[in-house]
Amino acid sequence: MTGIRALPYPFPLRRGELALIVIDMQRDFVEPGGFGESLGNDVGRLSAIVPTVKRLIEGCRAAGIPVIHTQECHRPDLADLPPAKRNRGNPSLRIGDQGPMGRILIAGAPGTAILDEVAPLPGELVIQKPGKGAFYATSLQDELRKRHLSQLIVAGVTTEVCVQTTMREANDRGYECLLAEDATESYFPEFKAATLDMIRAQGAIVGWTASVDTILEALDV
Ligand code: TIU
Repeated sequence: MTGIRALPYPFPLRRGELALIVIDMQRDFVEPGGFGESLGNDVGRLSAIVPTVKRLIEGCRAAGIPVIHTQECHRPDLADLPPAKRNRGNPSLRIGDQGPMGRILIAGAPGTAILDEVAPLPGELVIQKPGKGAFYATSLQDELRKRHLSQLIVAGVTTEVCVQTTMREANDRGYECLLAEDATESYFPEFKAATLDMIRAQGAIVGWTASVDTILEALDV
């Protein structure tokens, strides 16, 4: 078995069944003036990982690994936005409100867009998701089944919110997940560290973690 050097033990790579999923690398979370900042966060931490996420995406493309992107967003009529989510945290700007980058987290708004540096290529799958997890109310599982994919490298933001939720959803559905340690970030460094620890604790109870360099080396790129 070819493995990727990972924690807590080598990731059991089956290359033909592997995809990269990049979670929510959107202007609303990474740039000033968006949803992340409206929740009171300093978004500076997140922009720092963009070059590393880009390197992982480009490496996977070069290795022939399918790249899937997600976007957290809602319909313009807010039909897929529960009031409990819209009102949470009493933010200065709520989802659906007009912000400096258009309507916050609404499909098609400029702020909802994936950052240019890590934008999907034509033909790559983009999953628009109304929840934190990428499997909730989306076609992701069907799309993975169609492509016979059973293993996911996971990257993106934020580590303990949409990334971790997606990994837990994937784990329960039978997917093996490897989190790219330096291609994910949180507004809270201690939450990122705790998330990495809890994912790989108890013999990879949720999944594995490895650095981008290690992952790309294992993929021979
Ligand atoms: N607030 C926060 O940390 N994250 C989100 O709202 N969404 C994602 O993680 N994508």
